[in-house]
Amino acid sequence: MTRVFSGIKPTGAVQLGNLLGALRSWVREQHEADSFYCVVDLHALTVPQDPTELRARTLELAQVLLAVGIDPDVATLFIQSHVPEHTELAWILECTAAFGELRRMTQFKDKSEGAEFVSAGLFTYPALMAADILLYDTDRVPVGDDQRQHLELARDLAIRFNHRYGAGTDVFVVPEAAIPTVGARVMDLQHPTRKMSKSEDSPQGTILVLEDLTSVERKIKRAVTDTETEVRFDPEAKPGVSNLLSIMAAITGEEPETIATRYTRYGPLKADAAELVCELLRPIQQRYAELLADPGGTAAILAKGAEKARAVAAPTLARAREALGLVPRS
Ligand code: ATP
Ligand code: LTN
Repeated sequence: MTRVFSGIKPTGAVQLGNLLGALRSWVREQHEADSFYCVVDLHALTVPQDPTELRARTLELAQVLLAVGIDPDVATLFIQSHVPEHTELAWILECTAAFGELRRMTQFKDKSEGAEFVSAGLFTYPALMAADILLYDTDRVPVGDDQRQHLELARDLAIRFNHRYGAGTDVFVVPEAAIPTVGARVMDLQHPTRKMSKSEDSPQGTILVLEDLTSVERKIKRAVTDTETEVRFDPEAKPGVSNLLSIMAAITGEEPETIATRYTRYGPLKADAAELVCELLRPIQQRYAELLADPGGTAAILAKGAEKARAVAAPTLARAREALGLVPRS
C-alpha cells in the first residue's frame, strides 16, 4: 500500500493556507494510502518559542487536525518529539547533505534575513524534514507549494545515501511531492504577493481556521484588491483578486477563470468568497469545540500514534545504521 507522510509546525494558529494547501489533501489521502501525520514540534524550535505557548499550541494543533477530519483509526497522528528516531536520522542526514545545498534553501534565506538570532537548527531544518519523511518509507508527501524545494532535497538525500551505502539494496524509498493544483499557495489578504503564514505578523491578512466567523467575513471584505474594477484571474497583474478567486476555486473545485466570469464587481466577489470560507470553517469549528471537552482522549490518540509510528521508524533507522557501519546496539 502507498505510504503518505506529512508534517505541520505548531508555530501559531492554523491558517486557511494550511487547510487549503495541505490539510485537505491529508484528509483525502488517509482513505487512499497508509498515512502518517506529524505535529513537528522539533521544527518549531528552529525559531525561539515560549515554552507554555509551545505546549498549548502543539496540543491545539493535534485537536485541529482531528477537527479537520484526520481519523485516528485510519491514519497515524503523532508528535515528532515522541519518536526519537527522527532526531537520530536527522544527524545522519546532516552528514549526507552538503553545506552548499542547505545554503541554497529559500526558506532559510527568507526566515534568517533580518532575524535577530539565527539558530544552527534553522539551517539544518531540511535534514530533519528529510528524516521525518524517509523514516516511513514514504511514497508521497502532500504539502503546499512552499515546500517543493525541501522535498527535492529529501529526494536527493535518499538517492545519495542509497548510492553511497546501499550496496545493491536501497535503504530509503525516494519520495514524491504531492502539491495541489489549486490552493497550493494562498496569499496574505493584505499583502497578496506574499504567502499567508501562521507565524508572520499580519493579523488582518491571515484567516485562522478557528477564528470567529464575523471576523473572517470582515477580513475578506477588506482584502486588498486593486484600483481597477474588472474581475479577472491574473496573479501577476491582479494578485489580490486572483487570490480570492484561487481560494474560491480551491473550495469549490471549479477553475478560477470560470468563477471570474460570473462577476463584474469586487463587492459581490468578496461577499461570495467570505460565505464559502465561512461554510468551510463552520463544521471544523464545531468539531473542535467538541474535542476540547475531552483532552484526555487526544492525549491517548497521540500516545497510540507515537507507538505505531515508532514501530515503522525504528526498523528503517536500524537499516540506515547498519548500512553506515555503526555497531548494532545489543
Ligand atoms: P510558519 O509561518 O511558521 O512557517 P506556515 O503557516 O507556513 O508556518 P507550516 O507548518 O510551515 O505552516 O506548513 C504546514 C503545511 O501548510 C505545509 O504543507 C505548507 O506547505 C502548507 N502551507 C503553509 N502556508 C501555506 C499557504 N499560504 N498556502 C498553501 N499552503 C500553505
Ligand atoms: N517543513 C514543513 C513542515 C514539515 C514537513 C515535514 C512537511 C516538517 N517535516 C515532513 C512534510 C513532510 C513546513 O515548513 N511546512
